Amino acid sequence: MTRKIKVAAAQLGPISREESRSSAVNRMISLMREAKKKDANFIVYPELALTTFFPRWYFEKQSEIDKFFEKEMPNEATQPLFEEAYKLKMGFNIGYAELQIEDGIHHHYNTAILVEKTGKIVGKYRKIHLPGHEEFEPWRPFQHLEKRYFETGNLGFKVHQALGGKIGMCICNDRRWPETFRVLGLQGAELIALGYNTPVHYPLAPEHDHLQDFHNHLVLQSAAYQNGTWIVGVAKAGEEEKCDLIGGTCIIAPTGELVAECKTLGDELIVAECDLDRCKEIKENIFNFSLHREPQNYTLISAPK
Ligand code: ING
Repeated sequence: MTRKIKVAAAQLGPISREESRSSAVNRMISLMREAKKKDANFIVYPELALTTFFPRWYFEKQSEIDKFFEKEMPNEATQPLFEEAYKLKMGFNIGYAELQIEDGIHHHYNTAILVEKTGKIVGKYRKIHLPGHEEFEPWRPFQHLEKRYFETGNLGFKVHQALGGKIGMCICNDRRWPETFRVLGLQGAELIALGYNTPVHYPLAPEHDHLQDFHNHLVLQSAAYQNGTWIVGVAKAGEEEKCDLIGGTCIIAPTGELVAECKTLGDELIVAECDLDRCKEIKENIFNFSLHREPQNYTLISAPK
């Protein structure tokens, strides 16, 4: 029995600061319906897909920041998406800001979940590589305060048995770190879903602004090849609250080949048939970890800072 998944990548254009969650959810539902028409059974949405990318602003009050977070999932705003997915027998991956209250302590994570076709949440990931800075930096044209608003994820990089295969998740800046994908690859990941919000302008190195699209595909294509896994990378794209975000949503084969790519900076769906059995071409040959890896020579990689 082949293990082919028809995967949809649902790029979102800008979400304005005033846009309601239900408006964003309605946009995602129409992309899900389009995916169903194209026989997809798994759809991937961007990082922080319910709201505008709020770490671009400095907020004094925690109550202001918490307005962008979800206290439970599903909730009133996202229930329609879960119901539509259940009706369409569609699994999905979505990113959102998670407020978790544990022993009365408030924890804030940049989170993504994996939802099976049954509607059940079968995996959760909390972003580990948080880019940007902690304090307000007035020199910047926009802030990038993920280190201020989120805690480092505490769930590790995990692979989940779902959709007939081994599915991994990561989020945005995680994709720039090869360790992310190797830890998932060592667990046998066959498809890795991730969303991203990536500004074109990188204030600390503006001379690299023109390379953002190149770097986006560079890291994803090399990771797919080096770990023999499909990768689905999905952008929140376009000019969002005067900040240009890259697009470049793509589906990449275990060979590193880019098999589908969005061409706009708006809401756009691409689909591809991902044959999970093709991972073997890489995992059993060029990157056969048990045969070829030499971890006794890599200890520096996981040495503490
Ligand atoms: N955004 C960006 C990312 O890693 C960034 C931050 C932008 C880093 C450009 C380097 C260059 O894609 C998030 N949300 O991580």
